[in-house]
Amino acid sequence: MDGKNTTLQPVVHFCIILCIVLLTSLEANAHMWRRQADAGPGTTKNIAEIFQGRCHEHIQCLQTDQCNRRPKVINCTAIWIEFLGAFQHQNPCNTSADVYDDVLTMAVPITPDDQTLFWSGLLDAALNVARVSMQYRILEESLPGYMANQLVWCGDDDPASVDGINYEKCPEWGACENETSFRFWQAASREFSRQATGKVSVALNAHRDGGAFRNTSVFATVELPNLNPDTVTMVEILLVPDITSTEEGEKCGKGSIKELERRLDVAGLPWICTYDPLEFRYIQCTTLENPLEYKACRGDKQESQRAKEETIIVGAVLGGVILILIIVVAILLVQSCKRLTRLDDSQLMIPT
Ligand code: NFD
Repeated sequence: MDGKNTTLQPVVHFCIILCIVLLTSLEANAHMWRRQADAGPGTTKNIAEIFQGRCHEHIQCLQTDQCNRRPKVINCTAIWIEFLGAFQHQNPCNTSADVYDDVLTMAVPITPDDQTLFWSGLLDAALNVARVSMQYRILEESLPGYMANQLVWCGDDDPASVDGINYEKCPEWGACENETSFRFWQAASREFSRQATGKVSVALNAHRDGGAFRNTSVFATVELPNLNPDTVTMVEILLVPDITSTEEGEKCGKGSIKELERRLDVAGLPWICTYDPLEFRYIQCTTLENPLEYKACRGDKQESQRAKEETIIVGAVLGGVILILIIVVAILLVQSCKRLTRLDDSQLMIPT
């Protein structure tokens, strides 16, 4: 027995040392973001008021198009307390995947049948289209997305911190794997995708570096795998080119879109792909200073109107020239007639 213990001792010691080294390096990694010069801004000031205010605004449908009348009673204060509890006094790079699950049970994202719109690489355009069009609803218009959109938040695990919230700096997006706001968006995106029914759409940036469909995006890693082929009848890929670019960008059936189409086939989800959808084209036009400088913003009607105007101008000029020619010829004819008459008269005047 004693002999066995003596042989096991070095192994046990080695295991203990290995565990200490691993834990220390994990801890060091979790704090790495603090040393990065490019750490992002800190938690949004007055986040508690903004978050709860947005919650009340949303459930009372004050921004009429961006809400859902819900049968369930929503308690905005309770949602905030749950949300705060997920990150307060904690290392922002050490967030577990399920920490926001209860928040999302209290604030479920809901979209009507056939209206769910995912996006990747073009938040502003998707948000603007969804706000003006009755056809599309995005996560940022649903209750959890509306409350959190554009907010920055992270905890502070320093025991000296009074409220456990870091208002100085938070990790940049992607600075660490288990980052707290990333965990929130992952969980919200998962729930948003699970509840989608009927036709769903995804707007992708045709000019995105590395391809419109990015394998590492939240859309590719969270939303797409959580679509339910029993309730989703069609996936509409909206491939949105940058209208100010001279290049056409990626096209349906090519490059990264081909990979997306393949993945949809594998998932048993029927799809259609549209390049340059009109809603996205015109929403981009509204953001330009001189939209009419771009052919994409003039539209077919204006183009044909312009062509019509040009034809009228050319016609008018030609007509004018012909009229002047006719007048000149007529004057010349009259003059030569007069000359002939005068000649005839002089011949008729025979001297006596
Ligand atoms: P994305 P996605 N630096 O455009 N969602 O497919 C900084 F600072 O690649 C909504 O991953 O599309 N921020 C939100 C970054 C967030 C960076 C995540 C970066 N390098 C997911 N990369 C949201 N509302 O904030 C990415 N981001 C941030 C849902 C930046 O805010 C939506 O339902 C960018 O706008 C949508 O269907 C956002 O992450 C899908 O997942 C999305 O990155 C879009 O995620």
